[in-house]
Parts: sequence; structure tokens; C-alpha cells
Amino acid sequence: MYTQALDQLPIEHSAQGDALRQQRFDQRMAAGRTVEPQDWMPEAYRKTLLRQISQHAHSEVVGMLPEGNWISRAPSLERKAILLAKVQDEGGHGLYLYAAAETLGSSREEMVDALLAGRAKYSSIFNYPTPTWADVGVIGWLVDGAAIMNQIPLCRCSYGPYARAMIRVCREESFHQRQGFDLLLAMMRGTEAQRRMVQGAVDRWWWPVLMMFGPSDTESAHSANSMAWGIKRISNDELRQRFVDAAVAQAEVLGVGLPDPELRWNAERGHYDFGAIDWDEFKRVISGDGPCNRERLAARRAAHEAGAWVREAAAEHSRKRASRPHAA
Ligand code: BYC
Repeated sequence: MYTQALDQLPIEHSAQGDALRQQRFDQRMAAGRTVEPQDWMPEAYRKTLLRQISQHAHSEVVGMLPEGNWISRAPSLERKAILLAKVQDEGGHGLYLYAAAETLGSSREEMVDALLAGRAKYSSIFNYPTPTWADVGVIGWLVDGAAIMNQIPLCRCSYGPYARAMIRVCREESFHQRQGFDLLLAMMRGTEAQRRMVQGAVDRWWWPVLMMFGPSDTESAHSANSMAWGIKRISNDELRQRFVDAAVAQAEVLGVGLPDPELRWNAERGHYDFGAIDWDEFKRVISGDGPCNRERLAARRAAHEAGAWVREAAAEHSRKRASRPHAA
């Protein structure tokens, strides 16, 4: 407590002051204590966090679209209610994350503008189509499963607001993953046509899901800094490997195959070996040329325009409240 209080003491603005601030930041990192919005932080740390958290927020919001596509066509009232709640949760995750990113000095309007102008990234995975109901189940099982694998270590991220948002997000995501698995299990216990539909969806999503973890460690531009700063705790390749190891057993329970002839247990490594990822496809998708990039951005722009009156009304409401004399 006393050392925390010392942290808050003002330091004069000078080269010596900067060195002292950096020293305190480094000590905080070494002690495994979180950085909070009011704490001094190096500019590069702030920028890296803002980049990652805003991309993450955009992913949650754009990620509502592929599944949202099935709300009006869900096969039963129960499945429709579940899917509505799930998609709504994803929108909520986006909001927690925009709020966390705002503590780093960028407004939500700026971040949303960057997304709509095509300047900001969001996860590659949401640029793939959902042509069948089984795609909804596979998104829950594999996409949410990969997201959880990636996000659990972020619950220990060095930046407090991001870490705290991740704890809540991960709790909700684990329900999402189970609902996807449950949906697929029901289909696998159904007709031959349903089983074929599940297998087709797994075949289409498997490789794009492996790309969610980002480029391999040797190609990852930001990993070294992010690991040193305690933003990322586990590397892209290690998380991908952990995901493959977990997914194989789950696929067996479901009774589906995974579309990789090179997938096999390596007793020496204690992990599954798997085939090569098509990094050209990954690069194409993240640079705007995936199967649904244009469609996704067009849908976000249309939703943003359609919601303009809500933002105007909310702004007017808060202006009126602020101008009202305080009640006794
Ligand atoms: N897609 O140096 P690297 C969800 C970019 S949504 C697009 O390894 P970093 C859900 C990367 O941004 C949850 N871009 O970067 C919602 C960088 O480009 P810039 C989504 C990617 O940041 C609805 C460049 O490649 N989860 O759960 O250290 C329904 C070099 O990469 C991707 C998150 O967002 C990609 N897959 O590591 C269902 C998790 N991969 O910025 C489910 C939070 C890499 O230099 N994010 N890039 O232009 C992270 O953990 C990290 O940002 C990444 C990448 C692991 C993704």
C-alpha cells in the first residue's frame, strides 16, 4: 500500500523525471502489478494496447454478423432464443472493450470511424460465410473455443481495465462454446444429412480458426514487446498448439473428422503435429480481400447510419440533463 502511494507522487517533467517514471513502470512490471489508467506508461505500451484492444472490440462487434445471419432462420424457438442471447453477449463484449480502450485516450467515435473507413483490423475469422445452420454450431465450438484459448491468458494482462474486461468475457465465452458443442452434438445424433452438414462446416472453418492466433512467432511483429510488457503471456504458436491438442479430443466425442491429413499425435513432443497453414490466404483476408470483408464492412456502415438518430437523441438527452439546474 505504501509503495502504491509512492507511485502516485507527482514527478517533475524533466529527463530525470522521465527516467524515474520509466523505472517505476519497470518495477511495476517486474512485480507483476497491473497498470491502471492514471499511471504513467511508455507511449509504445499505450499504443500497443490501444491497437490490440480496439481490434478486439471491433472483432466482437463484426463477429455478431456471421451468426446474426441465422437468428431469423433458427430451427426452433429454443435455439433462436439461445442464439439471440449469444449474439447480444458479443455486442456487450465489444462495449466493455471499447470502454477499456477509451481509458487509453482514444474516443469510441475515433475507433468506430477507423473501422468503418477500413483503417482498423478485426479478426480474420469473421470474413468467412455461414451458409448452413451447422456453421452457427462450429462458430460456438471452434471460434469461441479458439477465442477462449487466446483470451484466458489476457485475464492476467498487465493493463488492469483489459484484464478485468477479459475475466467477464471469458466466463460468457465458455457458455458460448458449450452451446456450439451442444448444437453440433444434437445434429450429429440426427440424420445423415445433418451429420454431413456438420462435417462440411468443420471442413470450412478448421484452417481459418487456426489463423485466428495470428502469424507464427517468427513472423509476429508485436509479440516480443507484448510479451515483455505482460500484455501477451503465451505466444501465438503455443496457443495454437494448445488449441489443436484440445480440439482433437473434442472432435472425437462429436464424431467429426478434422480436415488435416498430417494431424497425428507426436509422443516425443507430447503434442499433435499438424499441417501447414496457408499464410497467403491469411494475408489476403487481413488486408481486406477475404470472402466477406466487403459485405461485413457494408453491414457495419449501414447499421451505423441507421443508428445515427439514437446517438443524436442520447447526446441531446445528456445535454438537457447537464443544463438542468440540480434538484435540491
Ligand atoms: N486477424 O504481431 P502479431 C470473439 C494482425 S472475437 C486479423 O502477432 P499481435 C467472437 C495483427 O493485428 C475475439 N489480424 O499481432 C466474437 C498485426 O497487425 P497490425 C477476437 C490479425 O497483436 C463473435 C499483425 O497481424 N479475439 O471471440 O501481437 C462471435 C501481426 O500480428 C490476426 C481477439 O481479438 C487475425 N487473426 O497478436 C464469436 C484477441 N492475427 O495491428 C467469437 C485479442 C494477427 O500491426 N488479440 N493479426 O496492423 C490478440 O490476442 C492479438 O492481437 C492477436 C495478434 C493474437 C490476434
